Amino acid sequence: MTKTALITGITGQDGAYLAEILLKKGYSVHGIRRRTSLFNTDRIDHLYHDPHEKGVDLTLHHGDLTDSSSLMRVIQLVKPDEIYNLAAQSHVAVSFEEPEYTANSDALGALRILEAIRILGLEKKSRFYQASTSELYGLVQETPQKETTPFYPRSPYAVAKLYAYWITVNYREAYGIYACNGILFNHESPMRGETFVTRKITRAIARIKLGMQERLYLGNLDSLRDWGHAKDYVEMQWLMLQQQTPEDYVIATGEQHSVREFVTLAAAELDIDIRWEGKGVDEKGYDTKSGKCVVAVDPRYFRPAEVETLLGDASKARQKLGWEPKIKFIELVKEMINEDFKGAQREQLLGEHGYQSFVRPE
Ligand code: NDP
Ligand code: GDR
Repeated sequence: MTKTALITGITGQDGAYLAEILLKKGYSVHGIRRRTSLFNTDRIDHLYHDPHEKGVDLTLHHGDLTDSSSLMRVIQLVKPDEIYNLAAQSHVAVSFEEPEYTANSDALGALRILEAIRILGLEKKSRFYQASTSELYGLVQETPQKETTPFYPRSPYAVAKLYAYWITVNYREAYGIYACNGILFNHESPMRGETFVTRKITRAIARIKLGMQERLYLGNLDSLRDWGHAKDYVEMQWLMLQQQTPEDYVIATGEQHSVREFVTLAAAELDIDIRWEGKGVDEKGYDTKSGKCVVAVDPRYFRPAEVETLLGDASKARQKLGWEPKIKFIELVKEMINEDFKGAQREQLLGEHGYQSFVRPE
């Protein structure tokens, strides 16, 4: 029997990778997308077929996490076996600028879906995955962080996700819904949104290499993250919904690197010398011989409250689910920088032929 999955946030990084693996596994995949004035399906266009063609297995529905009626309508129509709630206003810095909207979509959005499952009587039919986050640990209380580590959120985003985490646990306990939290640490890929730090770095360095940009402005270079590859992490999202009993899992690599190190490795891949500019940036023993001016610190990118360090312990996922991340940190950096270099070359070529598009540097 073909299983049916519904993915919110299907147009995002994880949504695109997850849709791809579910289609490969033979699922009928439905996705919720927002209505936007420009197309927002770039990441999944390669998976999409004209609905008039036969054998269509990917269907998109308009909807929004802030609109119960749309969620109810789609869930009633699709009656999914599995719901992956990946949609969110997912940018931590932006959540300080749009705290109320972030709470509405990221906290109440999860509640709206769980309520739809309950009201429609799908408690025994629809399994639910909630995209929880290492940002819950915020001001860390224990290192490395695991499922039992106390939370201390440090942004409106993290506080909203804390509500979503607990409402998922609550609906599991109160109504017997198969509902799980994946507490995922940062995961990246060439499909990562352009304003997250890794992609911002790889795009900028590729453009600097080709003379299309002079500088890369960043905030906290000393921030430490446990960065994995999105491809490895979406496999785990699926695995969590295939078990006998629903549980929450930390997903992480167990390795930590700084933003500064990410820049250094990405630049090394394209053979660029870095000159660090700004307060306190060239005293860490990195190569500061003068080359192209690449990295400057701009206080605009500091957050009102920062999460300085995150490091995950995914032993539970390893032991119970046999999960192991396959892609190493250095491979991730190389893949991202090389893809962005190709993209920058294409952009340059188009420019040379009079098709210059306006590209924001970040
Ligand atoms: P993205 O920002 O790439 O994608 C977010 C998706 O949510 C997009 O499809 C976006 O649509 C959609 N969306 C945003 N707001 C709404 C809304 N109000 N209604 C419906 N859809 C909406 O995030 P990722 O793919 O990186 O992350 C997926 C999930 O995992 C998110 O919930 C994120 O918070 C969480 N997470 C991510 C981690 C990471 O490192 N990537 C780590 C831990 C958790 P549109 O394309 O139109 O903008
Ligand atoms: P994060 O990711 O906040 O961890 O949230 P992001 O890449 O935005 O920041 C990582 C760290 O880098 C520092 N930083 C900068 N960040 C950005 N975006 N831009 C900069 O110029 C810059 N300079 C330094 C940040 O201060 C931070 O410390 C991501 C999102 O995907 C969330 O949705 C998810 O829940 C968490 O990862 C786990």
